[in-house]
Amino acid sequence: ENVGPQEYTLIKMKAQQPYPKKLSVVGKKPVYLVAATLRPETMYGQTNCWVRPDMSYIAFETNKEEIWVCTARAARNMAYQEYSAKFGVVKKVADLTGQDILGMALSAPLAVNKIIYTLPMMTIKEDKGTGIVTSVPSDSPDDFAALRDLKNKQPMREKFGITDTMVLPFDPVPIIEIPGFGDLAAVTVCEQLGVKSQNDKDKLADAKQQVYLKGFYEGVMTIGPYKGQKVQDAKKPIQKELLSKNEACIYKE
Ligand code: A2H
Repeated sequence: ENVGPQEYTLIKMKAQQPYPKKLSVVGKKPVYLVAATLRPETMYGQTNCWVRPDMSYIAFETNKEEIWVCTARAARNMAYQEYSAKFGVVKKVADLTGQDILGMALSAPLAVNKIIYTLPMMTIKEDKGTGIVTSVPSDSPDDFAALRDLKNKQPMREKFGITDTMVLPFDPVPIIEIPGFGDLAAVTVCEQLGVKSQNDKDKLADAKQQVYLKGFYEGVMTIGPYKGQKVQDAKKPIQKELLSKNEACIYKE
């Protein structure tokens, strides 16, 4: 287990109007779903955003008059990290469930897909990151398995009020070449191991182990300004670019 704080890149995914009913209280203020990631260099390949339908979220106002959506737990942490007008105080504007924010249209930084949607993932943990997870199915076995579940299971889409156009047009985007795994590493490894669904815990753990280390040390970017460079060399400059454009922040917990 990790000791000491984990540092994440907080990806700001901008909500498009009209906002869901529960967010009408925010008026015209810009709304962002904020996702914690360890892999800012994969943001080109975002196909959707994950929220857990039965989990609680809040919307709160930052010191820059933006509305951010994440778990109350993460918002409390952020209040001690420069995102709050009053140190330690969360300016909550709405209580939400994951279900309330499903099917939202978002524009996500660097993503090849100009508009992506919030979709349901059942395995999101309450006590990690922001409870909002950006989805990169090319390089994350969890994301690939969950997106494939939704694509294959019409009743699951229907249950959560997700339309076909929010899911079916979105395929994994090749962004990183890993020797031996090709340019859709998560897809390759999930298929090799026979991962059945997002709940296939043991196989997914195995898949993640296979993809991650090799991706970091041997992966090469196939897209963007760092095309041809190693993932380990591209990660920091891509994070820096996101920070300087105010499309991302640093979040620690
Ligand atoms: B990563 P760590 Cl391409 N519940 O981002 C479940 N998973 C969560 C989460 C939560 N509450 N909060 C964040 N995550 C995911 C990209 C990515 C990620 C890729 C490859 C691997 C990967 C796109 N999804 O993570 O336990 C987020 O997914 C490998 C573990 O703090 C975040 O980074 O190490 C990562 O897990 C943080 O997990």
